[in-house]
Amino acid sequence: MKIIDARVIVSSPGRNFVTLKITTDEGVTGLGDATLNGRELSVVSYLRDHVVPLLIGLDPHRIEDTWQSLYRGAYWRRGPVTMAAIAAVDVALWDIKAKVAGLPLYQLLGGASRDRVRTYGHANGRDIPELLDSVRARLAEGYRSVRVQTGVPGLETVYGVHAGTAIAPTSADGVRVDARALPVVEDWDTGAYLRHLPRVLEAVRAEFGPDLPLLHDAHHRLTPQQAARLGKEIERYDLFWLEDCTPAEDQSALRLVRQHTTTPLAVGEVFNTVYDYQTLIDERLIDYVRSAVTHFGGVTPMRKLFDYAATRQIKSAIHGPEDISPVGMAAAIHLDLAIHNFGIQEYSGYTPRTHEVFRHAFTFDDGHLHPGEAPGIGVELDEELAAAHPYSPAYLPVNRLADGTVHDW
Ligand code: GCO
Ligand code: MG
Repeated sequence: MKIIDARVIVSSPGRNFVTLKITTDEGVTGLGDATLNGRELSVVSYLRDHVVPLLIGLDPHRIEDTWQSLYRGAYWRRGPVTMAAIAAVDVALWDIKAKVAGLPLYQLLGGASRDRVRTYGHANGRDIPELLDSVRARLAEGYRSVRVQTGVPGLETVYGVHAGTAIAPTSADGVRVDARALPVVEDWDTGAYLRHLPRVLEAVRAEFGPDLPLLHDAHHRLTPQQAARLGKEIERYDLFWLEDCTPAEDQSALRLVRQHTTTPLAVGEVFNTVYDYQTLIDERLIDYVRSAVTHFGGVTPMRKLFDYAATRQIKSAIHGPEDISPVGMAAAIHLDLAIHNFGIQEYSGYTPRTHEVFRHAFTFDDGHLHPGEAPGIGVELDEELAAAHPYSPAYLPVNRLADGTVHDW
């Protein structure tokens, strides 16, 4: 079997997605997700200009060899652009292999280790009453675990509450009308946040009781000392996890946090390789690894990451916001079902148009996902519909303190 074609398809059915479609001489096709939110076209170029020419003529079954040659052969290894491009190839090849075998991907990964995949959803509110309503709405949708984020008194915009992405205005049918989108500037005050969060968690626990698994994302905004203090202060609210409390590329920072609190810690959505986790896993400084299949080089290295994490009783929590396409999400759900050290899967759903463009076998029911039984990863891209929703320039926001200093967003 040979690869005869590989094409990059960019579409924006509500937000931008970059999809790689690999075709073989036997007519079998595979899809991979290469979406890097806010920097999408860099991965398009990396794939089109530098990776696709290397794929033509290869045996699609040689997944490990292709992965190693793209990773080592570039010499300039790692980084989000490179690893998103490699991920798209890797997932598309797993899709092809599983289709040829006539099996859903999870069967090739060892088969199901559980019946279904538990998820958490996002609850957001400008203030506490609005947040409580949002938690109620998630519970009504079936979610059994909820991430809670609120506005902070005195701040106008806060992560997870304000519409996060600056996207060029589109007409009603989704066609771009203005290409001048620039990042939204949000405001931030760590002191106000640290004073407010315990009150938020107090209110949520008072309303929903002790049993509801609660998560919170600090989105890389704290120093190790602030994170240590916060983790200790909120222990009584029994969080499922505190996510990205510090910018975790400074891995040793987590030592200080860990020494002071038993609040579980989740890290890794911006990581690209296992090396980003080396200290964190070796020294058991975290409880959950959060990488996305889409940004970590695909199913092949994610499997290795989970096995490494398992040696320290660290569990999976694959990144799954709406900027991971249904293709990347499907690959994640197959892994979730198969690995032993599964923790939880983030899932916030998609726009109806996205479900139409990416028809998928995975299902969401009663707060749980299942990858379905379709051969491969179980996603088909409607290319005609995708073409009706062209790329729309978009940025993630930028955070600034009151005096204008840039802060981690
Ligand atoms: C999460 C994340 C995301 C990121 C987003 C950036 O935990 O889901 O923090 O929402 O902000 O992926 O593109
Ligand atoms: Mg996060």
